[in-house]
Amino acid sequence: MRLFIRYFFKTVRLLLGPVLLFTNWITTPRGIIRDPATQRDIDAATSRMVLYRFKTCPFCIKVQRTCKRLSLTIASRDAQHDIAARNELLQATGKVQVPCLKVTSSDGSVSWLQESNAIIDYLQGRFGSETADSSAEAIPHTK
Ligand SMILES: N[C@@H](CCC(=O)N[C@@H](CS)C(=O)NCC(=O)O)C(=O)O
Repeated sequence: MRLFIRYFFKTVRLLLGPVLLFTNWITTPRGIIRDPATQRDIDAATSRMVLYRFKTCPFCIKVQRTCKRLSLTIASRDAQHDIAARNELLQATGKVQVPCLKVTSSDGSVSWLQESNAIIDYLQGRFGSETADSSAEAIPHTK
């Protein structure tokens, strides 16, 4: 069953990848505009995050659209073609599953958050509203 799901998504990525990328490009959400000081704080927080992704993974695109909508600058690594990134992900989480968000806290501790919906909830909760606290580092599920 796992193998079936894996190949199913591989085929989806292969066949629908270009369509997904094009659709994503023409419907890219507009980023929210914040006052410069708030955006600076958020940029500082997101500079400690890395998104591991595959270019044509629909779940990764979903997360990247959230980043765009929330005006979050998060570095990304291609865990499909970049062997070092792939191995890093595998070593840290025990599996190559993307998207995965690596969050390094200000105390240096590192957490790995998997599942697109969990990542989106985390980003939305931390950066998504006027009252959100961008310095609140706690993440819901750590590896
Ligand atoms: N439920 C997961 C699904 C993630 C998923 O299936 N990702 C695929 C890529 S589309 C994956 O990591 N496949 C691993 C592989 O193909 O090696 C989520 O929402 O993030």
